Amino acid sequence: MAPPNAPPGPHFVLWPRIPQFHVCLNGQRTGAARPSGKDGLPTLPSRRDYHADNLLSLSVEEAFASSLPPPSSVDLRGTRLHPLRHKVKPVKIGFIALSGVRCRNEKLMELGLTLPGFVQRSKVIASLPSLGLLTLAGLTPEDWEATYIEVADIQDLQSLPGSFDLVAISSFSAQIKEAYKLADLYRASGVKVALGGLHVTACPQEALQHADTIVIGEGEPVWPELLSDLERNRLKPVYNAKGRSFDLAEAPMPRFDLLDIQRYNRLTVQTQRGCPYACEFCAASIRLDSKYKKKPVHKVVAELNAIKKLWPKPFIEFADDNTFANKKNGRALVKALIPLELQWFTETDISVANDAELLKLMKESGCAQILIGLESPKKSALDGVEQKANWKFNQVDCYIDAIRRIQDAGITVNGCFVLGLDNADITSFEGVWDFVQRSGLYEVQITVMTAFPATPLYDRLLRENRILKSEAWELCTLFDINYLPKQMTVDELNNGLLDLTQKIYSDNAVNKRIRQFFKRKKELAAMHERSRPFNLKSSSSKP
Ligand code: B12
Ligand code: SF4
Repeated sequence: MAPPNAPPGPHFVLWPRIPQFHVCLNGQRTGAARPSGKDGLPTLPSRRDYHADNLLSLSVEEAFASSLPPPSSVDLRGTRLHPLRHKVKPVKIGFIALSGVRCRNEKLMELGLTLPGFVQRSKVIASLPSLGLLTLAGLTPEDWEATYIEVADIQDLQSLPGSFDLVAISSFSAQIKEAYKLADLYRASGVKVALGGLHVTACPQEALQHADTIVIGEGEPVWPELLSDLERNRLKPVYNAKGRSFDLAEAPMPRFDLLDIQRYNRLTVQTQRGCPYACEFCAASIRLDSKYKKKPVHKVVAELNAIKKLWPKPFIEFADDNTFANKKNGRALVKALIPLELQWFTETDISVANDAELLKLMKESGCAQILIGLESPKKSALDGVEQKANWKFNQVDCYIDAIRRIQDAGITVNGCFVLGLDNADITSFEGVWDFVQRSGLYEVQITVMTAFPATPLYDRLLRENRILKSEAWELCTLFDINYLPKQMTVDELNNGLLDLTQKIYSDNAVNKRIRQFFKRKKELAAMHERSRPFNLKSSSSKP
């Protein structure tokens, strides 16, 4: 809670998270006492009831100076990267992810807390680790000391976690201001800071103000060079991987072993990057590298096997933009998954419904659910959303049938709708609600159209003078409105979101969707039973 007259907190966490520590250092809770923690780390006065801005208003030097080693006191030789190997001390790298979900929309947050369907979904997603950082840790020399840390809320930080030579902080737009604050604190305490990820790639000049070095684009092509320069104390301000598209056949094994595995209800694995489509609002990995590329199936299997050593029957979320964009690769992938006995979830597009064999293999290999960006049930609203071939516009007439085919294969569909598209007016909310009920969708996700920096949508809205507040990246949560809608007011869009949220996530609606799915499953099983040849039926019914 912020003290009186303080500005609003850096973010609100929308849903209660599954029990988790605010700061997790290799799964251990960090100590926090003043003047110095048990571990000798610098600490700040307890500020559980204070805002993070107050944390900055303290003299950072005063608070942190004594106990973190200045970079010059750390001998950076003796690493695998250095040609003249002379081992003294391992270099210590802290990989820091700002975890959890973000939302500033207070009304939605209040509502979310009372809606079981909402709370349930948030529990599932809020605890995923940062695969980007685990991947870079996998590219870090083995004899360096790598630590993975999650910070859920910098307001709760009472000391800077760990004692490092360099911290690598990842970035999404919604949490970037928190990332900058954390980066500033580390730098003030003498620790070098590297920033990278989607937001830094979108806004490199801004990020440079808060880092010793930034990475633009994919991390892998430049991370070894960055570490080598760190070792020689010659860090460059910018490492630009754009134009150096990383071949996923060379992908390092992510360091899943750095995680305290019990904390997670799912882990992520990436099978590909990019997407063959080009939606105007897309802010996913096509913004790191525009090329669509696949990781060889044997590498995906190796990653899954590494996870299985730590967690024998894991639940996997594929951190792909569109796993089954390429059906041939998709079939090879799911065939290879069958012996692994996983349960998994992924994001893909509606065309998966056209491949009955693929659907069958997906089910066999443990697919629990696929998330599909339907965006809108109304054809005119989808016009121009996908910019290469107006693909989504051309698919919408098949949505109902496609959802039925996928769900009939035993795979639940989580249909996602974007509210506030330029070609959607205030009747569109009712249209979504009507479609949700007619379609039999098992699960639904609604978000508002969001102008993420460096997307074609952002650039267009900026030109049209429709970005509400410049650099208000904290609104890039998918639940907050950062632009002027075309066919409604901001309030109408927000009310539409709130109203639909209430309807879609009410107990009744959630249970009805689940019941519908299982009722249909039972009907299909009965139909299947009836259609079997008599002799098979009778022999199978005998003990
Ligand atoms: C898994 C996931 C999550 C997980 C885990 C997040 C995490 N800590 O990584 C959870 C559920 C927690 C989550 C939460 C959110 N997410 Co999310 N999430 C994803 C998802 C599905 C996959 C991300 C992933 O693992 N990619 C694979 C890794 C390998 O790529 P990467 O992280 O980009 O890392 C590479 C580079 O960026 C770079 N890199 C990354 N960090 C760093 C750091 C340094 C120092 C360096 C050098 C390089 C570097 O190197 C890596 C290797 O090349 C994507 C959608 C998608 N399909 O991509 C959305 C996505 C990333 N999420 C998104 C959003 C909006 C959110 C939330 C804001 C939602 C909310 N309202 O709360 C929160 C914010 C999280 C937070 N606390 O910051 C947006 C982000 C858009 C943007 N440009 O900001 C995406 C793209 C989805 C979308 N609809 O657009 N998310
Ligand atoms: S289909 Fe999805 S992943 Fe592909 S470009 Fe569109 S929004 Fe991005």
